[in-house]
Amino acid sequence: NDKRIEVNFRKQLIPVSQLERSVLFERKTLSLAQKIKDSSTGIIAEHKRRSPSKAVINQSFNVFDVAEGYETAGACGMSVLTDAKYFGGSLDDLLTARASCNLPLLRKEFIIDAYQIIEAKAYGADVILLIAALLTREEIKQLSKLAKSLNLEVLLEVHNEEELNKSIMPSLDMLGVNNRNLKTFAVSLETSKQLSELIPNDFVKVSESGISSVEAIKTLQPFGYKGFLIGENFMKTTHAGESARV
Ligand code: IGP
Repeated sequence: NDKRIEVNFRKQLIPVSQLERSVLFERKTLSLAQKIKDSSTGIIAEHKRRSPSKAVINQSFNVFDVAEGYETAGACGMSVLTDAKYFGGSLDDLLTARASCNLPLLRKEFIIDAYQIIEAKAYGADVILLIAALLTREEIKQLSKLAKSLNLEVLLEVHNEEELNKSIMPSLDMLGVNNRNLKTFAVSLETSKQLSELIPNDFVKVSESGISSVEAIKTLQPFGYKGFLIGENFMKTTHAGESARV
C-alpha cells in the first residue's frame, strides 16, 4: 500500500512503547466538541504556513505567538497542520502549540494509520482528523475507536453525500464538511449548506475552509453549523491572533 509506505519513510519512527511512556501521553485531554457546544462563535483557528492551493500564506509567524494569539482572541480550539510535504508543518509545531496555550488541539494530518494517532496523543493533541476520502468505512471504524480509547476526539471530514453516508458511526464526535474541493481547490460554502440536513444532530457540525467573514458564519449557522475551521484568513494577516478576535 503506497500510502503506508509514504508514512513509514517519513522519518525514523519512535517505537509505540516509547510514545506511550511520554509525559503528554498521560495528560488529560480537552474536549473540543464541548467547547464548541458551549460557545456562540465556535472558531477553530488553524496554523497553516502554506498550502497546495495558495503556496505561501505566512512563513514568518512563530507557532508560539499564533497559539497564544488564538487563545487570547477567544478561539474554541486550534488546528495544527503537521504535514510537511504539502503544508510545511511538523510535529514540532504541535508540541510548540501545546506548550503555548490551553486550547484543545487538533492534529491536522492525513491519518491512515494507527501509529499517527498514538503519535498525535504523545505530541499533545486532543482531537484527530479523519478524512473520509482517504479511508474505507472499516478503517474509519478502527481508527476512530482507537482514538476514543485514548480519550481523543474525532473530527471526520467529508466532501460529499457518498462520503457522509459511508462514514456515519457513533465513534465520531464532530462531522466536518470541507468546502474546498480537493481536486480543483475551488471553494464553495454551498457544500456545507447542501450536506447539513444529512448530518444527524447528535454530531457537532463543523464547516471547514474558505470562511473569511462574519457574514459567512452567519449564513452557515441556520444550517446547524456550530464549529468553523478557519486557516488562511487568520494566517494571511500581520497578527494571526488579532484577526481571530471574536
Ligand atoms: C482551513 P482555510 O481555507 O480557512 O485556510 O481552510 C482548513 O479547513 C483546511 O486547511 C483543511 C485541510 C483539510 C488541510 C480542511 N481539511 C485537510 C489539510 C488537510
